[in-house]
Amino acid sequence: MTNKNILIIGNGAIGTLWAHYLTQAGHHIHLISRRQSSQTIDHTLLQHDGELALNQQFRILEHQSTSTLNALANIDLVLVTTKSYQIKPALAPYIKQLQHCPIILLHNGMGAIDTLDLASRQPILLATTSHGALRQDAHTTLHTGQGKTMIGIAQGMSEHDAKMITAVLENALPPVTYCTDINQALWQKLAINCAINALTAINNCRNGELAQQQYQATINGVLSEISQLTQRLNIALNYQQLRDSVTEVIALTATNFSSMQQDIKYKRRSEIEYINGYVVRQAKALNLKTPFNEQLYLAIKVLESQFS
Ligand code: KPL
Repeated sequence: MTNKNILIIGNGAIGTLWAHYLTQAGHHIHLISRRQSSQTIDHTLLQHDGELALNQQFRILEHQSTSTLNALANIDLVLVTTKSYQIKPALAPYIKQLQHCPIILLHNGMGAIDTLDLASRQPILLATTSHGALRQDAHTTLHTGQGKTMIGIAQGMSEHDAKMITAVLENALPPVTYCTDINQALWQKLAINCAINALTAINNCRNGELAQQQYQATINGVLSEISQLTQRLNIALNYQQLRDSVTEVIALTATNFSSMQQDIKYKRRSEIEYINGYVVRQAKALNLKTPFNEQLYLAIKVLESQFS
């Protein structure tokens, strides 16, 4: 496999996790950062047991600097790993120069692609991952949980090219599965986030606490609304599949705090608009009622409105 020039936009935990493994696989990584100036950094990846520390070097590019704009000419592939609401502003300065370059959007929730003003021929892939990662400092990322990644075409590219990109990712951090219908995988992950994220943020608890009886009516209500919606959208996912995957994720990530619990705790904007908010908007367009999702959505909006 030839080595590629890969641009990663978003230097949070998932961005640095991929930067690390793609560098290890022999690719040249350029990671755009809003907070750091352009430099080559030494990066350490700690495995979940804390025993194995792997070191790599990759290039940080300062957001919107001249050297960053110059570097775009040689980029073969872009991976966007920002929060869903940051995708539009993060891509906007670069999108014109990247119009022939495949861009992978890897984020929690759904609907960020609809916010972009894309040329119809712009190659875009959508991906979802269940890897757990935590940024410890500017040079260290903790890989908290081994997961899997699913990827598929959103627009503007052939299946052949999409499978080549899948192979690049698979070679760096397996397993990565190419999906002919990525929407099914995205809806399944969306349902997990709808059931877990807002509830853990509102109750300020770890994912595992959602196994308690008091939360079951809300989780079942959220998933039942989503399964009615997926049925109307012809997405092949039924209520039981969603319920089983939520139960599994609650058990597998029992000691973790969800990303939304962390966002609300540290008074940061959450991804609620792209999680329960996305479900509420999609359902409204089809005249479906989603009171459970709406209640969680509004509760998070109230918490966010209290941040200064
Ligand atoms: O994706 C997650 C998140 O926290 O955003 C889950 C799956 C809920 C794991 O915490």
